[in-house]
Amino acid sequence: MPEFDTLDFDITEGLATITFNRPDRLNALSGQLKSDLLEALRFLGRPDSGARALLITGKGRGFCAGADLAESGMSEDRDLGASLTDTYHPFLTELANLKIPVVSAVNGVAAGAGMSIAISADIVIAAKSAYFLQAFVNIALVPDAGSTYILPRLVGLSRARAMMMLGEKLPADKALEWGLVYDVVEDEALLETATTLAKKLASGPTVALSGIRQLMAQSMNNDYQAQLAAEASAQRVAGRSADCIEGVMAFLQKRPADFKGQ
Ligand code: T3D
Repeated sequence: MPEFDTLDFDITEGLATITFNRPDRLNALSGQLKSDLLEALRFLGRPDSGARALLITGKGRGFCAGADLAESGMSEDRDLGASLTDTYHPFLTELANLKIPVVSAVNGVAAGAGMSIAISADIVIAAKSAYFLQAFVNIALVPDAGSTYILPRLVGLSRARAMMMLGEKLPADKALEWGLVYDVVEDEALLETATTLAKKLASGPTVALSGIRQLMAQSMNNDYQAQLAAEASAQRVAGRSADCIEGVMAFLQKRPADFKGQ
């Protein structure tokens, strides 16, 4: 199992957990954290990783405060486009392409690119005291790290535009009302709630869950006919999985299914 300087990484009984571990910086994305995250996600992308679900959370009072502004500094010579392409897009793409479901447990502020990571998850659970912040405009940047793709799809153009242009905190309860998160729980209950849910996914039918993940991503861009074709193609794969055979047998035998992730 790989070990990292800036995040805790664990896989237990099929559940992988990534915990950002720079609490004194609200888990801001330093160069090291971005490269650790990329390596951890690449490991999870291997078919032999043993992971069947991923939980992402942060240590301390932040989930992730976005780019590490102290480390990067700013000057007119700096090419932030290249910085995004070289150091953000690889881990964002790896995360998007994972074949296992992803849950984020948002324990505190999720700002800038940190918010992008949080809302990239398939299921987002937030602590009551957590909040979401499109921080970019406050430092005169445009939203990045996939924000302009994901956020309007989750909350609609009107709310996404306002969040991006106003740069104001969106509290967890309002995020729930807007459909940005799946659930909000008491702070003390966050990790247990998110872990229980992620464990359920980790013992679920992985091939089908991977198919659902891909279909949901495709659904945002496909027309109806293309989506019907995508469903047929994913169902072909799911229908041939050992878990599907087990699921149907279990139903007929009136017992709980024992999915193995194959
Ligand atoms: O390649 C590129 O870099 C381009 C990519 C850009 C992607 C982005 O994510 S841009 C957006 C970057 N993020 C931000 O602009 C957020 C900056 N942080 C804040 O606005 C505030 O810290 C928060 C609203 C998130 C939280 O406020 P508060 O009052 O709860 O905490 P704080 O006191 O501001 O922060 C606590 C410490 O964390 C503090 O350090 P100190 O004073 O105790 O030594 C603060 O400096 C540090 N910190 C917080 N956010 C960052 C950070 N250090 C570095 N980078 C940060 N983003």
